[in-house]
Amino acid sequence: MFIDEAKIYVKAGDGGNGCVSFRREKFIPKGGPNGGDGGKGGSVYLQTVEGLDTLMDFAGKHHWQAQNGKPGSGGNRHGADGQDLIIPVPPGTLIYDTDIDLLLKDMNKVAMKVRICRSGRGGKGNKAFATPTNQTPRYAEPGKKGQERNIRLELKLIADVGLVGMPNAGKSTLISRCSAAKPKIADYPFTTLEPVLGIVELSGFRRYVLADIPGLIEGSHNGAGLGIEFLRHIERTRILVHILDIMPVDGSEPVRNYKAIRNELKLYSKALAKKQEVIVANKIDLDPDGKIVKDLKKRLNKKIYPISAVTGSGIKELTELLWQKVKETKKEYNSGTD
Ligand SMILES: Nc1nc2c(ncn2[C@@H]2O[C@H](COP(=O)(O)OP(=O)(O)OP(=O)(O)O)[C@@H](O)[C@H]2O)c(=O)[nH]1
Ligand SMILES: [Mg+2]
Repeated sequence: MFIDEAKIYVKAGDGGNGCVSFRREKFIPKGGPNGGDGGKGGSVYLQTVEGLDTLMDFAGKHHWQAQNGKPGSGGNRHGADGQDLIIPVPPGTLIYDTDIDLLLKDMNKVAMKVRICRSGRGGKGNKAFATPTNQTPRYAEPGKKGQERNIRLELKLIADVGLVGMPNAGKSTLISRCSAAKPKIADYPFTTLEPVLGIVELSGFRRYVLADIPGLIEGSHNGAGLGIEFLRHIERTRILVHILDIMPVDGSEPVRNYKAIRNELKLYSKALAKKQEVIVANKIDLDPDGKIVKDLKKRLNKKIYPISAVTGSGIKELTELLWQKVKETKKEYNSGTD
């Protein structure tokens, strides 16, 4: 399971204190109590907002606090109420109370709003305590404390782009290049045993989620290698990036490898095989005069994006291209043609 997580402290506003005050006016010798009530604090709400897709924004801010209520004052003036705090979260966020280890809410709908901390009530002013036997109460009620909680937010990420390819093609190297993900990379097949997610961040707050999965080989659908079940992790992606090693160490043939993987995808699911595919030729640093890539293009007769995940060549172009495609498919999806 791919999980994005944030731990934060939230606190509702305290109520304002009630006020002790007496009416003092000329010609009114014994003015009665006129201390006003304190205002109530603001509550804390979490609300799901369409379009948000990460909890990363919480990394820089751990304390979230709603406004306190203002104290009451003389002349029966009520203190102002504190403002509520509404924290935006992506749809699909789970809220846990970490102190009692309890799931508070599954925010599984858009524009869903829940209160997670109740505000403190304002204290009553001394006016409220006047009785026939005590007409000059010299005390007022303090405001109640706002509720506080330590919560954990959890979001199951859905990848926008899935990486497929033979073992050793350089999938993990690529994801480590264009995101903060740090998967294991090694020069032997099946280094990656579990899917890894990375978030690609581009200028102007553009980002998307990339998934690295274990390598596929011919016969994966029959359980060869690590098998094919990891493909379910990328079934919901919008785009596949098919990584070809232009010079496999095992001496295998890139065009043949390409076809073998395509075949495995088809055998796994027609929907997956129909997804938009970007073919990437990796390790072009091993092909300084570009001969291998040229030959590959000719033989596959498809558009190929040459990169070197190690030197970084072509990566910027690739991440921008993928962004464009993710954006387009999101549009299609929103207009209901997907
Ligand atoms: N020369 C060269 N080597 C690369 C490049 N990209 C990856 N490699 C090397 O290829 C080997 C395999 O890289 P990985 O990123 O682990 O490959 P993978 O596709 O994730 O492999 P599995 O997890 O086993 O499926 C490592 O030794 C990398 O250093 C590249 O652009 N150029
Ligand atoms: Mg790997």
